[in-house]
Amino acid sequence: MSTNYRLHYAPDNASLAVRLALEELDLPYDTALVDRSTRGQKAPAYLSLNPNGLIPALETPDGVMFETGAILLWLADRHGGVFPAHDAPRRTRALSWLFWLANTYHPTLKSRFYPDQFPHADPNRARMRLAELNDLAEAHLAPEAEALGVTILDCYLMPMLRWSMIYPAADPAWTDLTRWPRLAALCARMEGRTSTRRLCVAEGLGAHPFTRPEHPNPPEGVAL
Ligand SMILES: N[C@@H](CCC(=O)N[C@@H](CS)C(=O)NCC(=O)O)C(=O)O
Repeated sequence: MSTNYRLHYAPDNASLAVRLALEELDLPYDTALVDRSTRGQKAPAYLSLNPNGLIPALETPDGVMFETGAILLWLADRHGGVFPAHDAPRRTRALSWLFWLANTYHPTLKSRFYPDQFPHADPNRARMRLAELNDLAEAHLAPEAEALGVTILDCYLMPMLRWSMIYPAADPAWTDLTRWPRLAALCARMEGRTSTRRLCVAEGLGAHPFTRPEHPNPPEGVAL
């Protein structure tokens, strides 16, 4: 199948978010696995795609994109159906939550797993802060997401929740979403999608990637 998109990815939450959106939009794409074990994200070839040396990057007909939130919004605007349109009243809140995921939730998650990249990061504090952010999302983002139907908000949040649940090794936080039933319901909704089922096969995510996540067994590469 001819494709306009190439996703440079690793089996991580940010790549999964973009891949989920590509699947949700039913777009043809191919993938290029970035080998994190050899720090492929810092190699000149990859830096020419994303000078930040961070994954993912998406090659589009209009050029290469990086930053998960920007990629998701661009895909939604270009193809429609997974985010409120420019003139839709619900776009105001949806945009606010999208930027919250990119600017608040995602960096907090990162500071828990990559404290060396954040000058004053404290993984334990990050764990508590993530729980607070989940409380906030449960009360305010979840009702919005329920009303919107499946959007890029789900594509972004679900992989991050998954990541929080399966990588507690050094500093256990939580292993299920019992405390956040509305977030759990959003995970279940996403799990019923064809997009998610296709992704489960492509990345070896198991039968319940968001409600009962397990460590992946990715056929295309090693999960780090
Ligand atoms: N702000 C970036 C963050 C991307 C990011 O941190 N990616 C991680 C994987 S989830 C990564 O590339 N880690 C490798 C590294 O830090 O060298 C985005 O939204 O895309």
